[in-house]
Amino acid sequence: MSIVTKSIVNADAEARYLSPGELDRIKGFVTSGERRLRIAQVLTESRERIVKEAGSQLFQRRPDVVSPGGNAYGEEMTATCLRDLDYYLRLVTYGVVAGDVTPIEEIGLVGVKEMYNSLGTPLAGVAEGVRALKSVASGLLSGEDASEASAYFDYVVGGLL
Ligand SMILES: CCC1=C(C)/C(=C/C2=NC(=C\c3[nH]c(/C=C4\NC(=O)[C@H](C)[C@H]4CC)c(C)c3CCC(=O)O)/C(CCC(=O)O)=C2C)NC1=O
Repeated sequence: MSIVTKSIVNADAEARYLSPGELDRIKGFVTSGERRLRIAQVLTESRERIVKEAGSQLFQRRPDVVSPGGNAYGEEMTATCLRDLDYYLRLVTYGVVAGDVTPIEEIGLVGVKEMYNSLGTPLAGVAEGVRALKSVASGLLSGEDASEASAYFDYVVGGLL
């Protein structure tokens, strides 16, 4: 839920006008809108490249995951691993647009540790992949935009570890 919807739901539950603090937070959301949309556009347009390069970095740093016995070993499993990175990049664009981590949390982090543990997928490896997404994405963004986006990638990493 965006800050706008959330504030309205909260205010209406108490049948009151939006408070000065809520209006202030909404103002911040609106004034940062252009930047957030620009970031989401860059990440969306470059998604294939970001995922591919992040995958290469991950498999260089963690050759074990694509070696025999590794969780992402074999063409099909490697493709599933890259798909997961693509999922997380997509969720980061949702977070950036919403200016809020809730979509990332609800879609991609609730129950994720148990899920990966049951699949034998190393959480540290997934986190390493998300860090690689962040570094490739940052290279495509200007300084301020890169640091805004980084916060969402860091949030994903924090939710995996
Ligand atoms: C949008 C929210 C969402 C997420 C996050 C998600 C993740 C997700 N990753 C899965 C599998 C998987 N995920 C990986 C990923 C990896 N293995 C590694 O060693 C690497 C470290 C890593 C890549 C970075 C692999 C290899 C599998 C298949 C494992 C298996 O089938 O044994 C599965 C099991 C079902 C399937 O194969 O599709 C789910 C549900 N699904 C979702 O709907």
